[in-house]
Amino acid sequence: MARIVNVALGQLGPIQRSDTREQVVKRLCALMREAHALGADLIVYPELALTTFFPRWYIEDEAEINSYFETSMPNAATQPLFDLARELGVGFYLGYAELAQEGGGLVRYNTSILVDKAGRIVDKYHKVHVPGHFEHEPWRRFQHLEKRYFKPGHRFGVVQAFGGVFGMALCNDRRWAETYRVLGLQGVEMVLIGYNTPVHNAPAPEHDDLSLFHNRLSMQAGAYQNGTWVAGVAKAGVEEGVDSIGGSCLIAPSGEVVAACTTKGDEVALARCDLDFCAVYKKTTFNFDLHRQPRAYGMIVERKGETLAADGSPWQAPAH
Ligand code: CDT
Repeated sequence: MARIVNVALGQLGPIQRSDTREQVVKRLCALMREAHALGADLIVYPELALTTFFPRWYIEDEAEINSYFETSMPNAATQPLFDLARELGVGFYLGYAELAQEGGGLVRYNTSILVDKAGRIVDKYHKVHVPGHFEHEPWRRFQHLEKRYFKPGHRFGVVQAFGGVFGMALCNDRRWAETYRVLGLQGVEMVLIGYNTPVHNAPAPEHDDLSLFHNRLSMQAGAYQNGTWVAGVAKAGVEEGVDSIGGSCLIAPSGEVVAACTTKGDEVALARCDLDFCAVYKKTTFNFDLHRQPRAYGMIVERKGETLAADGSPWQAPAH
């Protein structure tokens, strides 16, 4: 019997600073109801899906920073989403900022969770590739202070859920081949990725026009090269004056886009995903056991950065 999972993309339009979590959860519930009506087993929401994308601001007041973080999950504001998941029998992936208790202290993570059809959290992920910068950089039109506000996670794991092998990643992770390969080595069949991607990239504004292209390029390559489904979901549109890309899409192990959102607002798109479709790639072109040559890949884990340019000259890090 084929292993079919109906996966819905639960794209969000902007969340402004004044929007409450209760208002946002109502929007998430509306998307879940729509997804359910379309036959969804699972709905994928964006990264930091409960608040505005606060890393665009340099905030010094610790209490104000913490106001964007969740100290428990579920909590009073998000409980209705968990209740609805159980009532409808629709699982979900949700990104949020987490203030975790660790070793007697508090740690801030950019987090996602996977919730099953019974409303139970079955896996949690801490964003590994935390982008942006640590310090206030007033020359930018807006900040991208994720490095200041989030500690990086340190593992990509998979979980058995929805009849298959599921993995999670968050936003910038989708640009890195390592993300998909580490999940691929664990047999991943569906990678769920929420994102917030401003159209304007201050250190490389010449990339702005390519932002939607790079979004698909990364996720399509990751899907094909690891024989896995990939679901990428945006928080899109103009949030507090900053425009972010939409482009939410579902990609098959063939690398083909099989469903996509077309607006930059709250929108559901759905596809019927056959998890058994992964095997034809995992057993042929990307049969890792047969074809990978790990002895040639040592540098991947031995080195962090490039050490010499191709012409042998020392590589200089750019100013930004
Ligand atoms: N949220 C997130 O990771 N966004 C980054 C923006 C570019 S890095 C400043 C991304 O990779 O889409």
